[in-house]
Amino acid sequence: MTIETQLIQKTYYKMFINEHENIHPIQVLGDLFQEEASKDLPDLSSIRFAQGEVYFHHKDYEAAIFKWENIINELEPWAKKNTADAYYQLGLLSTAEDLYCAIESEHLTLNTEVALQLFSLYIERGKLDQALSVIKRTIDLNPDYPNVTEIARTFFEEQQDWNNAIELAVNEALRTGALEWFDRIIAYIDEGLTKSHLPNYFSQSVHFLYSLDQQKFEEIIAALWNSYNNKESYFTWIREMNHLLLSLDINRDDNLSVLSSLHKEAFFSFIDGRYFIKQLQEFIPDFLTNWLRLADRKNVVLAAAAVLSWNELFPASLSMSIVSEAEKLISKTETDMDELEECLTLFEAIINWAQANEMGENNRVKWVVQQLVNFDTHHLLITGLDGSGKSTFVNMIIGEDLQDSPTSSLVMFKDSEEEEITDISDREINSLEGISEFQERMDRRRNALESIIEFKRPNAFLQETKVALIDTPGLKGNYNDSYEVLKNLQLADTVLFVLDANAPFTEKERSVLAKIQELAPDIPVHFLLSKMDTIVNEQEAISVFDETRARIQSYFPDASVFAFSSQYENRQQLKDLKEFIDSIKNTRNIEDKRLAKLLFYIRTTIASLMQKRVVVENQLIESVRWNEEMLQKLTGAINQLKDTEIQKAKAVVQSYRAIKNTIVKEISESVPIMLQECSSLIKEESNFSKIHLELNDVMNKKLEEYLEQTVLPKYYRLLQEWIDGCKEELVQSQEFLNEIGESFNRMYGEERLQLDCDFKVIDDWHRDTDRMTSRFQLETVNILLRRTPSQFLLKSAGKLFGALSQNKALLFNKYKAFVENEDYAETISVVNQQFFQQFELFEKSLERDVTLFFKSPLQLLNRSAEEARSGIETNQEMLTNMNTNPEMFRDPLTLFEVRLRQFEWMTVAGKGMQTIYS
Ligand SMILES: Nc1nc2c(ncn2[C@@H]2O[C@H](COP(=O)(O)OP(=O)(O)O)[C@@H](O)[C@H]2O)c(=O)[nH]1
Ligand SMILES: [Mg+2]
Repeated sequence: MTIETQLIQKTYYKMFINEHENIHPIQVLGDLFQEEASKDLPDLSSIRFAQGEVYFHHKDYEAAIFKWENIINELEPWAKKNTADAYYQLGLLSTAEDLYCAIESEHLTLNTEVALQLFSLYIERGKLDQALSVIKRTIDLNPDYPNVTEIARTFFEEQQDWNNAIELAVNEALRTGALEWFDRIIAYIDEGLTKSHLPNYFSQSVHFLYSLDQQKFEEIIAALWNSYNNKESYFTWIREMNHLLLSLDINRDDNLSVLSSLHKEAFFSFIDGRYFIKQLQEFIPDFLTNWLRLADRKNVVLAAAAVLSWNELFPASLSMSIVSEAEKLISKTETDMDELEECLTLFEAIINWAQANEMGENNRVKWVVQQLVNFDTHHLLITGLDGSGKSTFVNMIIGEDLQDSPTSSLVMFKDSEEEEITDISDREINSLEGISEFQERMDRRRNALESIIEFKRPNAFLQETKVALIDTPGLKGNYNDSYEVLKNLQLADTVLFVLDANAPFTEKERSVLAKIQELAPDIPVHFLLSKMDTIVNEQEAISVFDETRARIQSYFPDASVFAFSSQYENRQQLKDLKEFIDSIKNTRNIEDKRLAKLLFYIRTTIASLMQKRVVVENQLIESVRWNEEMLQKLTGAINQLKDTEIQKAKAVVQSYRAIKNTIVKEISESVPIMLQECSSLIKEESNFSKIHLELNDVMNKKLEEYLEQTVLPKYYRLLQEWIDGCKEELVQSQEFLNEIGESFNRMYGEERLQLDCDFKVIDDWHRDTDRMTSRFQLETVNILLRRTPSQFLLKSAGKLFGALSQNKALLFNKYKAFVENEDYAETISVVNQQFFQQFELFEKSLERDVTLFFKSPLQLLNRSAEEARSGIETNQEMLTNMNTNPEMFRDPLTLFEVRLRQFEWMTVAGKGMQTIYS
């Protein structure tokens, strides 16, 4: 045991015990102390130090402290440390802390021990910051000291101080190369604790790990990759990794299959349409370079093809040496990848992208792809000139007269357990109910070529031959053929060209055939010589057949020819036909051939989507323009309607006021006369003290009678006429609105605007006027009891002189004159006010009634204008987006093309298969 270990463990005293094992150490040391003390120049420090240790072990800390206070040799710093330990044991933590801190020594082990003691003391005292700094200092000072890093790690993890934990693991991994530290790092990454660390933080250790353990090296890269995937720093990570891998001397024999698959997965995600080329361009070349360098056997062809296709679409982005290495590898490496699967994934990615970007459903090509991957069914495409007998031939096999008129669409007949007829166009898929709807559909010419019909029904012949028949519209032998009919040529595994025995293999037919061969040199063509029955003479029939066959074979040496007639006996003919079809069905390498077709359709789809971008843009422009026009027209209509509303309200109110004024005028004219006439009631013998009361009564009665029996009925009549007049005006407005609505609906192409006004106002007016004119009760008016000076005079005169007969004559005359000459202006005004009082509200609400009448049409127009406005806005936004980011559409398609080319490279290399272009 070294002296250092003894000092650490406080077993220094054992040196003194050695041969006295059976005597108690206290006694041994006590004896030694006495002995030493008796010397002339005693050196008691070492003994005291040892005694301190023994007391310490016996928990006599005070005694230990006493002993250690008096050490003056080289053991002094250790004695100080031990003293602190003793205080620590006594629970005097603060004293212990001061003592530990006061120790000054150059001795690494002592310092480390002191630091570890302080570390636990700080934790005990809750001084975590100090604990942290002391343990970090200790790691820097003496990382190799037993347990130091382990203690630190535990502490960091307990404190969830991940940054320090990660830093420690990375530093220790680099310092010691111990795999456990790398495992720690991987665990931290996997737990998501390293997310805030920049990717380059780990580069050095990852680089180092490659030389230590390649499996772990892959593991850590996989963990990092996974942790940065889909995060903001993903591309930074990829670039960092590119850099790192480039700096390593990687060899394909290292078999880094995890990295190889990760590269594959990531590469496909880079080019699946979610990124712009601008984002990828910079790091993909290095990425592919690395992939090719490390690709395992399973992926080497894929990586090479990726290099070649990227290089093709972005020339000179990869180094020459990598490209030529890829060429070499692709030509001599076997691949066992499932190209079909990969191609289908690509196709799906394109279709999904198209859907997400409003570029349609693309049902037709989806259906075609489905047909292509069904390897069990052989596609026999039947073509030939118009009227050569194609459909008749199909009818014979189907066993039913399905089509008599010229065929308008491509129809695929397939054997199936259930009958099912479907019309598939890019936009939609429709089920057709039975033969009659099928025939109806076949008669329709308009847009007929935009869809494909799939005709499934149980059919023994098709089932036994495992063939699907594709009937097509007849060829015309002109330029349009290749657009209309032959665009589906790639659906065919074999072409059956139908010739009319009456004029077989004409010049026109030969030129069509040349076109077919040009478009699809790999699809075999065979012939059906139809309408054989029309050649009367059997001998001649034979010679026509032989001659035609000879002519055909001088152009198509491998072609077979079958003589056919709809008039021949069916059973035998079907049997021969079955043999014939079996002989022309070339099923060799069907999977490879279908794969080439699939690639062809993917290419076509990409091209048509590129085209569609233009179409989409034009549609947007058109939609903006149209909405602007609509908005302008709608705004015009709204303003017009508002004007009409104001004008009608004015007219309604004015005409009402006019009749009201008529009545007012009439009342004003009739009332005075009526009242003046009351003078006849005044007689000389009248009681003049009461006459004014009597007169007032009579006058009121007269007035009421007049108002109720004359004025009210007249007013009622006038109001009804007024309502009729208003109604006429409003009906006019409605008619005007109907016209506006119609013209808008014509523009919308649908019944969208129904501008109905609310005629309920008319009913309301009727109801209100009926109610208000049903009766009138006059509240007694003070006609003669008012305090106008002349009235006052009369009243008081009556009271004064009423009893005196000699004054009667005077009074009589005065009264009469008064009643006859009075203008009753005040009374008129009171009467008018009373009479029109209940019509006041009615009059006031007229304007609002007219507004209500027009409310719904106005709302509707406003809503449409709002729609047009938002239509302009959204489409404009999309357009701006499209124009400022043309790459939004172009880039994903270009990247799909990278992937397509990748597969094409592979199929060409791997299978010697030729790519189909059109
Ligand atoms: N006599 C006779 N007439 C036939 C034969 N095949 C077709 N036709 C007639 O030729 C015309 C055109 O036939 P069709 O099958 O519609 O031709 P497609 O345009 O090629 O589909 C129809 O009037 C058929 O009745 C046949 O084998 N014998
Ligand atoms: Mg036909």
